[in-house]
Amino acid sequence: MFETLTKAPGDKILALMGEYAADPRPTKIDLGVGVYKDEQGVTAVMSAVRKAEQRILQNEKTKTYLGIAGNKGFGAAVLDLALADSVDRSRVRIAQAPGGTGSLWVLMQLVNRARPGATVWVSDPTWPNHNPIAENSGLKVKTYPYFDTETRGVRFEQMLAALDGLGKDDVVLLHGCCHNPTGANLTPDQWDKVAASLARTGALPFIDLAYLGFGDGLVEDAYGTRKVLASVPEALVAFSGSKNFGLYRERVGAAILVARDAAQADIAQSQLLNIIRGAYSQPPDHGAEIIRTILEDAALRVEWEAELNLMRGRMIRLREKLSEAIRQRSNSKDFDFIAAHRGMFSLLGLDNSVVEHLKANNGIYMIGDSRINVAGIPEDRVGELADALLNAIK
Ligand code: PLP
Ligand code: TYF
Repeated sequence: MFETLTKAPGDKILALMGEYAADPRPTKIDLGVGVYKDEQGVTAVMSAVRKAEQRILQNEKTKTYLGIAGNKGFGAAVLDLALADSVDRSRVRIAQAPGGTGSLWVLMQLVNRARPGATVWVSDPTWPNHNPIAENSGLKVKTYPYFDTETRGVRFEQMLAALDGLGKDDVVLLHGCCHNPTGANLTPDQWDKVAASLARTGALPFIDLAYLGFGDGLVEDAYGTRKVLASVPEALVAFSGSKNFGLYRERVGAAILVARDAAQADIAQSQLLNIIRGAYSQPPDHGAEIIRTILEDAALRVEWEAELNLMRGRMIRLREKLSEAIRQRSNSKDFDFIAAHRGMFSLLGLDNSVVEHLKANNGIYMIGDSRINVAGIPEDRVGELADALLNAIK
């Protein structure tokens, strides 16, 4: 049977991970895959996570099934964390899902049940997994203007004009914060305008919230999501606990839906649970139970937030250091945008030949589109990195 198949395309980000691992040079620098790293270059288990796991290990009495929507306490805690009181909970439903990716997947399936073959509008550019998830769910993908390759900011006027032209059968995928791959984000004022546009056109907002807490803070990063949800009758949110809790391999996330009223929310949720049952039956519990334990316990929550603050502060510091080092060496503000960006990524806007040169010549790995993971910058080698970058673009 398999002779009918041809080789499928791989994921460029995960492929680069393998290439980096195989590079024998001890001086290599990994600015590739979007995984947080500390000063030692290690993606450590967060201390609050370790403590929560110890408690779970001691107290867990059963491994019996939890149900299709997964861990209920986790769901309630995630709604408090991400949505707060932006929308009446009677209109909100949540289902735990395997990571932000699994959440995107089940919600795309839900969209396709509601509007078969509908168009999902994604930012230009966006996370490379968005297209296949939408297309594999039967949806079409089109782009709206987003990144300005000149200023490395958001082409907001053009973006808003595109959103203003959409209708009630369209879906708009928005990065809630910490845009991947660009690092360029909407200001609160711009979010207000996006929310007003969505309310006007009736297009369905679908927010990918994979980096809550990685930009400017837990509350600050939720601004856009909360504003949009407060402004429109219907919305979807895919939440990920991979980055902000460092739980990558545990596959913990949540699919959130907001409907016009409680009755429609119940119907939509029944379809969502039906999709999950027909796919993987139920989500894995461990990561969700860790997050529930942390968010429900005052002391563990304080510890988690403190660690998250440190991680975010480190990324912002590295941004400032790198842009400062480049400014000093080049006497130009061309790379100041790195300090203005937020989240784990910045799209540098380099030609692919420059990216390839940096990899071959300096062992500096970034994604082919010139996206860097700022958490991968070794703090004591910022000057060296600035030299290499400036040398490569000469
Ligand atoms: N969405 C975006 C934009 C991402 O960068 C990621 C990163 O991994 C995800 C969703 C989903 O992550 P995960 O499925 O590991 O939770
Ligand atoms: O963009 C990134 O690097 C992260 C990690 O298929 C990732 O979101 C990359 C590719 C992928 C899954 C996760």
